[in-house]
Amino acid sequence: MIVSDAFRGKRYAVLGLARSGLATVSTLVASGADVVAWDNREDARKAVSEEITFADPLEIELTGFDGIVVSPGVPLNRHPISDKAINAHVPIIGDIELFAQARSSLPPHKVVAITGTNGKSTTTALIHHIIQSAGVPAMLGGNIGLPILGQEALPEGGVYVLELSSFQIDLTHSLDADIAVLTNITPDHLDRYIDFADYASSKQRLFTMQHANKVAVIACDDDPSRMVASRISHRLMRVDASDITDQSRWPSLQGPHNAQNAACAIAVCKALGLDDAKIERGLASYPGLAHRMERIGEADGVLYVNDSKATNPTSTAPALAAFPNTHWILGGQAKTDDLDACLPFLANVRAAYTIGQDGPMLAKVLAPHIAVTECETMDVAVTTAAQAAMPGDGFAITGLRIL
Ligand code: UMA
Ligand code: ADP
Repeated sequence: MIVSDAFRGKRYAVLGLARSGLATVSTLVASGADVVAWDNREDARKAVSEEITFADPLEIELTGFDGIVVSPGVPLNRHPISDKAINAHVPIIGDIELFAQARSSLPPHKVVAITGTNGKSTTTALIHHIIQSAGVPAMLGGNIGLPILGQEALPEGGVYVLELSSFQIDLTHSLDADIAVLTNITPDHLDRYIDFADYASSKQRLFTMQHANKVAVIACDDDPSRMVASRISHRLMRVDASDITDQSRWPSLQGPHNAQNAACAIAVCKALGLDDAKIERGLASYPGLAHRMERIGEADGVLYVNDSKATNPTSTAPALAAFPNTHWILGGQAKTDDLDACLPFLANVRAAYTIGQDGPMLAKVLAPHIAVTECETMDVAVTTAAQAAMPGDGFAITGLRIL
């Protein structure tokens, strides 16, 4: 775990005790801070092994605390903690901000921070893989599911590779990333922002926190990302998916979306000083991540693909483009009320099977174009689709937040 003198003798309230909250409490206690923590879920409070005080920050006086450390899943835009913190003049921060504050007490290192609507985890894991295969000590953390404070500190010369969601960036104020990366910006998480522009400006903040001598890597395939790039006044490496002309040597990086991810990763590795041969070796040996166009098996001539990490129309589109004759399971909580990004690829879809809360809405959107069966639950959808699939059909389990 990361431990730092930066927190010694300070006082923090921690709200949210899931993965990032638990790691935060451990780091703060081990660093000599005084911690009051809370989670609305009793089982989450029971998971804390440190000796701390439990109290809901909404119920206690906050004046005098050095920070309220909020988990990214707490919706700041509609949670009363925001007003309470402002009134008490206490900053609201997250685990990534604590990491930023701990940096000066860690051995000299670099930070690569990756954000974007889609492709964050792939780009983060790919950069980490290339750097590590080149023999450089590297550590993965952040939204990819590994709270960075829970990871071991790297020796001198190491590189922390952090995947950052917009929620995490909103809780971060002083992360001066050596290299900050933007993969793309399309509508997502609009329940947490005033509008799309507000969501895009959250991504922009990763770059405004960088000092003048640092590097921005921005994939300029969409207008909002080009807008972010146009506002960069420090070193900018513009990339786009068309920079990649041959992906044939990289088995786990197929498709135009992965060309965009690879273009970002290559720029980062060049900025870190890796030579072309090392970068090429890492791209070729990258193993891929689970749940992203993951081929899970073949039965009766039908290929089953799990792409359930595709949680919005833009990220679902590449999977639909990649496989012909697809039986498509989709549903859950829709992020938008259209499927416009997917429509150009419906010729590849034999039939759709909707599930979850917004299944009926999605069925209505698709019905004019293709055959749709409303299945409500995943098990019914899988059974129905498996019965309908013919040998040679693909079968992509993709999702807009599959529940
Ligand atoms: N809670 C309260 N009171 C409230 C609201 C919430 O007590 O009023 C508690 C909840 O009971 C819960 C905790 O606060 O226990 C919220 O935890 P969390 O949802 O932030 O969960 P973590 O396990 O800490 O996961 C977070 C990220 N979660 C979210 O952003 C929603 C994880 O990203 C991330 O991997 C993890 O930190 C480690 O950094 C997940 C995610 O879905 C994968 N991210 C979104 C995405 O990728 O689209 C942004
Ligand atoms: P994130 O971490 O941003 O959710 P992932 O790398 O986990 O992104 O990929 C999630 C899904 O999004 C994948 O299953 C894939 O279908 C799609 N995807 C990956 N990279 C991109 C990209 N650059 N542009 C659009 N969609 C993408």
